[in-house]
Amino acid sequence: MSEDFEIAIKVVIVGNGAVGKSSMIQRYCKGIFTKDYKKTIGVDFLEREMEFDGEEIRLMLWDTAGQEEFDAITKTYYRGAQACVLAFSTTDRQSFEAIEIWKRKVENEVGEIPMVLVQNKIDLVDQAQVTGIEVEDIAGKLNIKFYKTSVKENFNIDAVFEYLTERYFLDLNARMIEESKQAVSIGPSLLSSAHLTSQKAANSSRLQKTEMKDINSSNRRNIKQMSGAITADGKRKEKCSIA
Ligand SMILES: Nc1nc2c(ncn2[C@@H]2O[C@H](COP(=O)(O)OP(=O)(O)OP(=O)(O)O)[C@@H](O)[C@H]2O)c(=O)[nH]1
Ligand SMILES: [Mg+2]
Repeated sequence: MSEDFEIAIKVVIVGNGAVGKSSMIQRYCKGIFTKDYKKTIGVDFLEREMEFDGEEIRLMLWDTAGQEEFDAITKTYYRGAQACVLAFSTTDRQSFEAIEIWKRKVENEVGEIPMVLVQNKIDLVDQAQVTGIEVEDIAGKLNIKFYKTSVKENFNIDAVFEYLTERYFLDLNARMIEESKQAVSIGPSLLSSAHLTSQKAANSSRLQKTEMKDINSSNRRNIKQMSGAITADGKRKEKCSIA
């Protein structure tokens, strides 16, 4: 796999056990669906390259275990996450009720990051244990966009990750503009630094790359550390690259 990508985004996928997190990542990265359930032990990692706004992006997808027994391990992997999928299953009411808890768990580690709510297994809507109104209510309350997906039918999976990528860039842009405004409001004594910062905002796309290169290298460091932990668990790391 080539190492010359400029931009990498760390995405964590969280939610109760068996809601379809691993299936979703496998579908997105490998284009496959497996009927059998094999719970994730700790954490797994896959990645996919995509193009966004003319840039090549690497999405690093961290598949965390939903079973509570792994909570202590998985939360250490939230660190450095830049976006998050909160997943629940159409046929599992408990997984729906746990969504706010998962959101808090991630935010406790990384603060506010772009998130998306995913109601998976929509192909089983005739066995639904949540109503459409309930889901819309929680999405409204948490102020996050929500997608109905079916990994089995390959419905809306790409849309989830494209949306998160777009949100990531919107947030990054907003942060840089805010940074620039703050620098300008400091006053004339710091005019030169304010000027530099507004130039930075004006050239945001070029500078985003620089900023993201930093994020990128810190992510690479994280991956190195984390992959050690995965190997120590005896789990083989898999990678894929479907452009
Ligand atoms: N019908 C249907 N089944 C699905 C769908 N997505 C996943 N499944 C099935 O649900 C089961 C659990 O999927 P996983 O992806 O392993 O669940 P998980 O969230 O990773 O579970 P943990 O690793 O324990 O946290 C598997 O048997 C999958 O085949 C879907 O969209 N529709
Ligand atoms: Mg899993």
